Parts: sequence; structure tokens; C-alpha cells
Amino acid sequence: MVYLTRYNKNPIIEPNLAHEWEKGGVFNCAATLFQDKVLLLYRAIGDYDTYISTLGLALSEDGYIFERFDEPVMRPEFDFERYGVEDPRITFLKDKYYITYTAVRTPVPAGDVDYHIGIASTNDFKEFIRHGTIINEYRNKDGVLFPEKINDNYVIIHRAPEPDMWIAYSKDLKTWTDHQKLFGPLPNTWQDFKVGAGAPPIKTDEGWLEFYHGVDKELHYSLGVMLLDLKDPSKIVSIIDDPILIPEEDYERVGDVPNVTFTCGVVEKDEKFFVYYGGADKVIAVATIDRKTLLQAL
Ligand code: BMA
Repeated sequence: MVYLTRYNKNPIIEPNLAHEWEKGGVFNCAATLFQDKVLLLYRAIGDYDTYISTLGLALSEDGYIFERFDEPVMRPEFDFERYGVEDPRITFLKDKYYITYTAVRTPVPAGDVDYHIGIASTNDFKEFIRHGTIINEYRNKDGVLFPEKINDNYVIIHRAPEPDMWIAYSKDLKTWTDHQKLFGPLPNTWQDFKVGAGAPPIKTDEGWLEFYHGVDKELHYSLGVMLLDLKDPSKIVSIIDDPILIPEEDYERVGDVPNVTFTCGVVEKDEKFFVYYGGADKVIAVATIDRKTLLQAL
């Protein structure tokens, strides 16, 4: 059985009561290597009444102990994201870092929320350029960009219409076409309600490695992993049937939303994959797996 090993000092980042913007919850985070450090771009909630998310930044030498910045680096700035910038993913593509995130357009506590996949880019994680939202015909989230073009197309995995993961292609990162269903819920399993992309795909000799989340009918969010064909990523070449992490620890079971492990970022370091994830929409944790062990299991 393949299962992630949790860091024994989890959670690694918790709400900071001294900061208005991150006193409520810090959770789903993008992860990348930046200037020889592990960089996390994490979702932060200050006030639960408005439930507007901003994005904070944290840096680490070893991948476990993080120092964070005092102010968020991305706040809602435009109308299309007025009610929050959520669940970021980072992809280094061509010459800069692209952030895909959930741009929330209508108030969250109201219920029927409208959101789309926003794209921003940066070189330094100080200045972020917005590129607007994509695939606007659907309410959409969980967008992950592949780190390179495939057959001369940019490629994204997204999640509309629900409950499936979809793959689509683009020449310019704006117009996305040829949407195909990549993977959907499997009846009577840990992922029988909905599935969504987690971290941006990681290139390996064996295929594109995709860490994703699966949700069951009791709304438990667990993590799974699949391998996509290098030349045709709409083909799943291998998938591990069982979850590689399920909400079991207190910090995953009890928080703002119970029973959630939700990843938006995985970093390859020291022959391991470091899987960063939000626990119960409240804290940030990390779990690892040996690179070889995982690829052999796939
Ligand atoms: C999903 C996303 C995540 C969240 C999860 C559990 O739909 O919105 O941001 O962590 O639900 O609440």
C-alpha cells in the first residue's frame, strides 16, 4: 500500500492571531522551489463573516519550518475576484511563475457563489500581473497548468462541469478548447462524489504525475495520485486505486470544514515529494513520499 508519511510536527502553519488577515484560517497552498527555498503561497481567512480569502507567502530552507510575511502578497483587487482569491496553484512556465486560483465574484456566505479560474503571473512573488479569468461559461475552480506546452498547446486540468476533472488546450492561455473529460467519481469508493486536480502536474520519465483530491458522499476530502501520458495527457496511464492520504488526524478532522485534506502544491526535493495540504480548511500540513516508491507503485 502506498501512503504519505505525515511530518511529525504537523501542522506546519497555523492561523496568526496577531494578523487580522490570517487570524481565522490558513490552508490550501501552492508550493514551488524559488531561489533554493520552498515557497508556499497560502490561502488566508481573516473574518469568517465575509469569508474573503487573500494569499500569504511563506519560505523555508528545509521544507518543514517556514517563515511567513507580515502582509498578504495577493488581495482581491478586481471585480472578478472581489470576494476572494482562493486555492492558488503555481506553475513555472516558459520564463515566469503562473498562478491559477479561484477568483470569487459573488459573496461567499450567500450560498450560490459564482467563481472562475483566475490567472496571474509573477517573476518575484512581489508584483503579480492579472490575466483575468478563463473558461467563463462555467462556474469553475481547481485549475492546474502543465509546466510546458504539449504538441504546441498549453494544457490545463479544470473542474467544470462538476463533478469531473477535465482537460483543455490553448494557444494563448486565454481561449481554451477541446475540453475532454479526464476522470470522474467512481461509485462506492472514497471518491464517489467528486474529484478535482490538486497540484500542477509534475513531469517524470514515466508520465505526468498528478496529485488530486477525491470526495466521498460524506464530504471527506482525501488525496489520490495518477500518471498521465507524456504526449497525450488526456490518457491516464496508471492510477493508484486507494487514497494516499485520508483525513485521520485531529487537525484534518476538526477545523472550519471537517474531514478535509486538500493539496494545491507538491515539491520534489531530496528524492521525495513534499505534499503540502490544508487540514480542515484551518491549518497547513505536509506529508512526504519517496519518489522511487511512488513511481514504482504506479
Ligand atoms: C472545496 C474547495 C476547497 C476547500 C474544500 C473543503 O470545494 O473550495 O477550497 O478546501 O472545498 O471545504
